[in-house]
Amino acid sequence: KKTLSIALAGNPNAGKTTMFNALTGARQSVGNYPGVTVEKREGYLHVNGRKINIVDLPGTYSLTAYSQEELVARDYLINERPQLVIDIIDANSLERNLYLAVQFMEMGIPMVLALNMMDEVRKSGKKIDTRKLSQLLGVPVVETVARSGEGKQALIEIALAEIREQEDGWRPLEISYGPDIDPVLQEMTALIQNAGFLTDTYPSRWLALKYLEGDVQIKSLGTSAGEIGSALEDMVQRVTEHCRVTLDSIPEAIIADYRYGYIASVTKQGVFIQRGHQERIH
Ligand code: GDP
Ligand code: MG
Ligand code: K
Repeated sequence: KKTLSIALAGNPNAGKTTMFNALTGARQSVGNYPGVTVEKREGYLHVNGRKINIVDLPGTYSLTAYSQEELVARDYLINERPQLVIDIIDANSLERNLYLAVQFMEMGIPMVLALNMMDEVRKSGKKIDTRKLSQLLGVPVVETVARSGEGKQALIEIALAEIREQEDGWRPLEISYGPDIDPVLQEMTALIQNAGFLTDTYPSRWLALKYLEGDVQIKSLGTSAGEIGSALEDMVQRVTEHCRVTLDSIPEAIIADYRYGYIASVTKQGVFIQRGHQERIH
């Protein structure tokens, strides 16, 4: 049986390393990602005689190309192709933490959400309807307390089940970025597909999105590829001008707004349960 590989990702301080330690115990090593000073923790565990590699990715709030951590995290997922990412979420700030989760979903990598720090959430009196959250996002959700190890067994079991379920490949989530972005995004995606520009490595709509977000790494790959790069840059320039004139904004900001809008549309549908209210409905 082939060794499976799972990456732990999430915002800084969400509890990734604590969960990593809970899962791998002493079976771990610490090094660096090639060429950068970002620390790389790797370990493994065995489940039913099967070896599972676990990597603790650097903490990030986003998957842009603005910081070394963000580049390391997304390059790792793109190049190393782990079977699944576990997004460790600080459930105390669910909505803010979901911003990164949405970006993994846009990438399409199979994912499980660990709602961590649930001890603090419970103490605060807040309640989260994890089943509803899971249904609305279409992603498995597990409650955890990394510090005590609570939920780690379920987390791994559900991750393995999700790997089996998603073995036919990545399935990028396509959210709408509104009437000013969607048409050009579609045009750029088609162009990328027809040219076969990096399509064996990246999802094409994701590449188009990165162009619209002004991603320097992806743009430089386009520049090296020649004609396709300048065609895409022209399209970005056109929509950027349009957004400036009609909305006094830039594509990157509009895309971020629509991501937050998507998250709000999910959480507004009863993901947060008021204490007291819960007793009445059960
Ligand atoms: P990372 O930056 O994502 O690697 O986060 P760490 O694993 O370093 O955890 C950040 C802090 O949160 C540490 O002080 C942990 O002990 C604490 N922590 C991690 N998981 C939990 C949890 O489930 N509950 C509580 N109360 N604290 C936690
Ligand atoms: Mg850490
Ligand atoms: K804390």
